[in-house]
Amino acid sequence: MSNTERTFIMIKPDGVARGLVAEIISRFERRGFKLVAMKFMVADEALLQQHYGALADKPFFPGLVKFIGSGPVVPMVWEGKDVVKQGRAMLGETNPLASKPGTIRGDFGIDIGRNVVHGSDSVETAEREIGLWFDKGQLVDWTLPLAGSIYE
Ligand code: DAT
Ligand code: MG
Repeated sequence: MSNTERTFIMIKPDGVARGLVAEIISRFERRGFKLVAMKFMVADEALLQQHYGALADKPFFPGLVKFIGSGPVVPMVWEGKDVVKQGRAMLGETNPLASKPGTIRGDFGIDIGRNVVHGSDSVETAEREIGLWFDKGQLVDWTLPLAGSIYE
């Protein structure tokens, strides 16, 4: 299993509005994952249509794109062993009401359309999403100084 697997995590406008930016970043930092890229931005409609393209035929799609574009988001790339699956586990279920306490959505969310944070659902999806939100040059090449205390 690769220690350099990457996932795309994004704090949604509701998470930013509620002051959860530091809390969410902190959970990934404390877990031992390495931050590779981060932005603070309002996403345009074209980007969001691509990002959520697989959901284009869902009834909630227009409202989803409108909401995610309604305010600033914090798109990020995190790296580490099994980070895609672990990131999803840290987020909880899509529906916050089905999410266990201790997960981000289970601790901070109630309605499905305000579930605070996005996380890639597979390594392939992560690669696609990272490519949509970041240029290659924005992915920072650095060594986590504490890697030896996190990995055997
Ligand atoms: P996830 O974000 O857990 O990967 P998803 O990819 O199926 O879930 O859907 C993307 C987002 O769309 C999700 O975070 C919230 C919204 N969404 C999903 N299902 C929905 C529904 N039934 N009603 C309203 N919004 C929904
Ligand atoms: Mg998804």
